[in-house]
Amino acid sequence: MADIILHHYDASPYSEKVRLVLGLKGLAWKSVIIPNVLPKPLYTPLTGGYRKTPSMQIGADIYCDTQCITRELERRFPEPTLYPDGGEGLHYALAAWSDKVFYQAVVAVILGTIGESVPRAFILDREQMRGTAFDFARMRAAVPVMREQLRAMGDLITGQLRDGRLYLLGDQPGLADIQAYFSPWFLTSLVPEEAEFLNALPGVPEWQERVRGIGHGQREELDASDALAIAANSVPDTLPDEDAGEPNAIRPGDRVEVAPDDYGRDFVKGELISSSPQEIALLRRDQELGETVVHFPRAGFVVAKLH
Ligand SMILES: N[C@@H](CCC(=O)N[C@@H](CS)C(=O)NCC(=O)O)C(=O)O
Repeated sequence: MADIILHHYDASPYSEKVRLVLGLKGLAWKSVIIPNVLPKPLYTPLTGGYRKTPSMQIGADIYCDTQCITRELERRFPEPTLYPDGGEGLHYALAAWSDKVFYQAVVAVILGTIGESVPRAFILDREQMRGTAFDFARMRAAVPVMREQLRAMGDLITGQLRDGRLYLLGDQPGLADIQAYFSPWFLTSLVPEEAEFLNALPGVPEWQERVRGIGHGQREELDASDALAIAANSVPDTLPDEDAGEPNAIRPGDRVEVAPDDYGRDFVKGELISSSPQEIALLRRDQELGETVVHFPRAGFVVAKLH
């Protein structure tokens, strides 16, 4: 099998989620550092225009979004499992809380405290990505409210650990832990004084230490141009697959476009090659790269048929 290549940057919280998943599975992987603002000329040709961080490349298959990446890692490397206690549904359902509610509260506190000192180019990029201008006065005013939200969310972690278990769903680490961990990690790395409340929550600092201890597996740096060459010299692994339950009767061979439903809504166009309730894969043909297959989750993404 081709190497696992993670396109990411070190400060990216969603990338920290995947790095820990790679660590939990004890995997060796290649690290390609991508820019944290547009343009990303050695990245978007691979993803077909999807700009968010991270994505994972295996040969000529590119997996966008942490949901899709973690599912694929579990499929290819089932042991140790990411779902040790409880089925996989619960771990992904938790993302509605960890990746949206918890993450947005952390971002609100970060922007409300240090937002005005963040480089202008970064703010302009994020305003464009979200399609709205940042109002720092409002963000500053919202910090006390968001602090209360954060404490309530941190307390959910305490509540889960109260019976002495080591991890959120039992004594083995799983995806649920990694999802709950990455937003506080982001807050601690940028505004540590705002993350201090976590130390007062029984069980939480020790749990954070255990999750941090999972590590990142074996990482080795790779140039972005080498990753593109790997895609160009590989053939996608994904085979055409009919999705009997597809609710809108989109079939392999149909031209479709796919984009996240929240922010960074850049539509990626291609030919549907396979889909399932949780994933959609598009075959793309590019002059430089040849055939690639770009994979997206279904949850949180919009799919439209092109005529
Ligand atoms: N739902 C996505 C969210 C990814 C996301 O928002 N990543 C942030 C960085 S951690 C991002 O893309 N920021 C803009 C950028 O890096 O260009 C996932 O789970 O992968």
